[in-house]
Amino acid sequence: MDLERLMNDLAKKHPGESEYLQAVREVLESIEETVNENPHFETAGIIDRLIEPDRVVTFKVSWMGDDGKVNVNLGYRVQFNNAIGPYKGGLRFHPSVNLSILKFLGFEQIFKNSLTTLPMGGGKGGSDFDPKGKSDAEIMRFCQGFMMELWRMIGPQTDIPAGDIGVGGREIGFLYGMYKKLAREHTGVLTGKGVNWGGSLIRPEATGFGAVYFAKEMLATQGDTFKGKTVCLSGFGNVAWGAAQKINELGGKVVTLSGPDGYVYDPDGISGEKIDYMLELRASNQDIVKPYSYEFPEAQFHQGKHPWEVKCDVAMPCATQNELNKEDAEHLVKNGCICVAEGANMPSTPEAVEVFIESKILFGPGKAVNAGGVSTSGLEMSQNSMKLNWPATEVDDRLHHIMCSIHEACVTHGTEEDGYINYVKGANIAGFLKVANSMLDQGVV
Ligand code: NDP
Ligand code: 2IT
Repeated sequence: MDLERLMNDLAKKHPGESEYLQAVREVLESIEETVNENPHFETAGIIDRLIEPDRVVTFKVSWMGDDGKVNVNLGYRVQFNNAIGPYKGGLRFHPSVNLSILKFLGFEQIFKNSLTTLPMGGGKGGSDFDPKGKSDAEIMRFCQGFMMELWRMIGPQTDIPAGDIGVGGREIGFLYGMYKKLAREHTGVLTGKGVNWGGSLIRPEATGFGAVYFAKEMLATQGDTFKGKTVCLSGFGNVAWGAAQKINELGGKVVTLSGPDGYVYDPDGISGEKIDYMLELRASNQDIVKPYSYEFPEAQFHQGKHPWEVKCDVAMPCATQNELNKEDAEHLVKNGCICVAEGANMPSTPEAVEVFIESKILFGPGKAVNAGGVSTSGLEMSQNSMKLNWPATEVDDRLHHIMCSIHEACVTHGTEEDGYINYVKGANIAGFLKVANSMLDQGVV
């Protein structure tokens, strides 16, 4: 495989799509050796076919604000690869959304979904719509306008969207209502649905719970546990919320949260009512974590800073891509951090990842660590197909089991000669092999 040729060609075809090119390079670097050992992949053009999405649709969403003014946003769906199952992946509503970000997320989703052991292909979508400061009625009108375009592309056997940044239970409800009206069917076309109308118990907690289950397995490889560990989290959204709950349950202490405005350091630990307060903070539609320090005065707010300067044993970035850079990584390692587990998608820059791997600390990449969210979406799809609902304990047990098997796959494919587990390599190779072999089986399509 000629990695530089592939990357140069891709960069020429898609100039300026930096996040997409970053995600592709990271995967190709890990699988280069595997591809070179299997020349039939090269002959079948597997890599060239894998790095371009099957199709991308962009559309315009016009919607009326409460003030009577009409607004226009862009909508997208990237259907990346459906070799092992229907396209599956979230929708992101955030002003930063563009094609590069959705293509990076869709590409990552292929390998993540492959790791889950469930039959799901990779896709992603979203809009540059900013839910912050919008009324419920505005959110509803936007979601309805978005679905009026999207509905023809999706279906329970074709493409099953879900939530991501800015898309939670409320948005999924509005999107689902419009889909149901247009398609005249009540099917499992979206996941993250309300439990009264086809949703799965534990789906809201699943990404955070799954991430902590994975980190627990990582620590166990060194005979260690979460008990007594100090943990830094970033973000204060759905993933950070689920992770904070589970870390507390396992005896760890969460000391930070963050938002675009900065981070809060709470030396007493973020537990109990403070975790409930995270939900209030998210629901307030404000763009900030600062109010946490008014509500709980023992916490200190650090304007414009990353939480990675705080001394911790475990760090879990749970906000957004490229939020942890080389300097942050050096701080963490210098301060004795032994484990970094990515709850968000690609939160560490390539330079930061290099620092972690060179320091030989435990480093779990997002596509393995945060796969519990989409895994539980897969479990929601299974329940929808069978037309039944599993109790919370059954979903949680299955989630736990899936996270352990993802960890095992990383160990199998990522253990180096000196015994160090390179989870980046392990996750990419394990995820890739299943998809590549499925593509081979299905011929040139
Ligand atoms: P939420 O919208 O619930 O929370 C996102 C968090 O990240 C918020 O704290 C948000 O603050 C912050 N954030 C968003 N954009 C930026 C930015 N540009 N700079 C700094 N902070 C930012 O989303 P989720 O918790 O669902 O998602 C968090 C991460 O986890 C994302 O990377 C997502 O792709 C990933 N993920 C989510 C899954 C899920 O099931 N929800 C599954 C797997 C991965 P604010 O909104 O105030 O900007
Ligand atoms: O990044 C992700 O895996 C998600 N946002 C969840 C996708 C899903 O289909 O549940």
